[in-house]
Amino acid sequence: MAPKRILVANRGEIALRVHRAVREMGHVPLAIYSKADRLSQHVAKADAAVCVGEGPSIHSYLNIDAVISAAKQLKADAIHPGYGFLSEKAEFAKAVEDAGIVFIGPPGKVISTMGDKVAARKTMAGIGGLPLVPGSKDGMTDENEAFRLAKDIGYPIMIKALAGGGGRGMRLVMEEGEFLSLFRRATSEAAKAFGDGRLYLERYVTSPHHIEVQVIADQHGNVCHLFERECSVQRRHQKVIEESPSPFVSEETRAKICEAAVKATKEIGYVNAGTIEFLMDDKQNFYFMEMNTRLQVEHPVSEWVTGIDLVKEQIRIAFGEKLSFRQSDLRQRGHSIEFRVNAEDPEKFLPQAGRVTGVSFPGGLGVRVDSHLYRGYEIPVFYDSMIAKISVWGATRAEAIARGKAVLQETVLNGIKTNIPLHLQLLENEKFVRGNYTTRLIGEDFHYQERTPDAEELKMAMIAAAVSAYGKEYKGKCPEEDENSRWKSTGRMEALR
Ligand code: MV4
Repeated sequence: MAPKRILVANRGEIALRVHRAVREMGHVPLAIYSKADRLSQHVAKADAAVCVGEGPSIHSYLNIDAVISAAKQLKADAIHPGYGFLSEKAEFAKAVEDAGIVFIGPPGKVISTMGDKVAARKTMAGIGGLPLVPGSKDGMTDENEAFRLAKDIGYPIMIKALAGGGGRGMRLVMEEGEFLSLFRRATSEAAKAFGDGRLYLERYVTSPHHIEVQVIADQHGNVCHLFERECSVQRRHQKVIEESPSPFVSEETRAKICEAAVKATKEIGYVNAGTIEFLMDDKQNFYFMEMNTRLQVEHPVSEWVTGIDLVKEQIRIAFGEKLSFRQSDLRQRGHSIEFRVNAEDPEKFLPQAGRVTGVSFPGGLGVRVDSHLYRGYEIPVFYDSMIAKISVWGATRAEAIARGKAVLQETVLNGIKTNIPLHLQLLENEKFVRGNYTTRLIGEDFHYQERTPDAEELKMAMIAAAVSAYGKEYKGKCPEEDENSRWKSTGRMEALR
């Protein structure tokens, strides 16, 4: 393939991730940025970059006209949207193609079908490939009709807002007696929150697991899966830890769910990388939840266990090339776990903006860090709180857990609070370690415990801060002047005593 100019219409770690693939393939990485991101690594590391507006995303990364005009200015041959922002806006995919630029993602039509929950459900039901949770076929507004349908489906029932998402506008109804009042409340809430009061009903899947299958398809009809990811460690519908393989799924179920995902991908005419999300109950029955038509945050765990570079494949596919592998070439080798590191107060679950006064990331065998941080970097208030993804590979799940624990303890991030202590505590949780956890782990079987560091830990934190933050060129606040720079860890002190 002759070198192409490829614009990544995104920021942060994913922009760097995609740029890496672009460069490795001999293409030219290009960037856009908001004013708040002018000192970001994705700008510095691109061959050329254009500012698309002010800090708030609506004025920059979400502004389709500004992004397209930047692409033209940069003479981009293709645009990779990353995740979030415009990645799942069919209108954007269409605008890119209309500008004569290649969109590195699926066709706009599939994005819009899968972006509409009821249309997605109907499409999947129509091809008969994926089992659906028993429920209503359409959005409902009539409470009496809904009441009768709920009786047919059977309790407990989940009421979901058609226009909702990410758990918003969801209501669990345990028994018939509470149905009408909860249905009414959900209707008015959905109308207020989303401007659309339509609801749909589903049988409640008890003790659910969030299992998703990575799929990838080229323009020549080749469709493969890269096995499943277990994403049940979530907090308020935000994923915290993902792993592959799922410690819960049997070989038999894995074969079934992956085959079902490939069949559905083929039948909807999907092209490029995508993910099919399932709810799985305690008996390993699985039900289609939704399809994500983008590259996902947690794609590294699938790359770890298969050895496939998903972004390179995405680029090849977009330019009409065939997948570089066949299904029979793929094995799920070893075990991978990803930890999403967020700039947040793990106790109050509040995002933290501010300057990173010291950074030291781990490396070594089976360790991958995807991050845009550097010493002195100022975390803007406008975007997501995820500042790094630390993923590990081990020959076994036990090795991956041990490696994860070691590298999270080694990680130094000064000046801001992060959720690393939460990860370390999760790695000590019996249910997590045994691998028999569900989406109810955080909040029911696991509660984060704020710890006050002892004298020894504080001393180590000072050393860590000094090691990572003192530098000739860095003129920021020194860590010991900064009360937020205390680095907390568990376990490491033992080894150093
Ligand atoms: C469900 C469910 C149980 N039964 N639907 C939450 C987010 C939204 N996308 C779907 N969600 C759920 N739908 C039925 N019929 C349980 C959840 C759910 C959940 C799903 C995936 C990951 C984490 C979750 C946490 C709580 C509830």
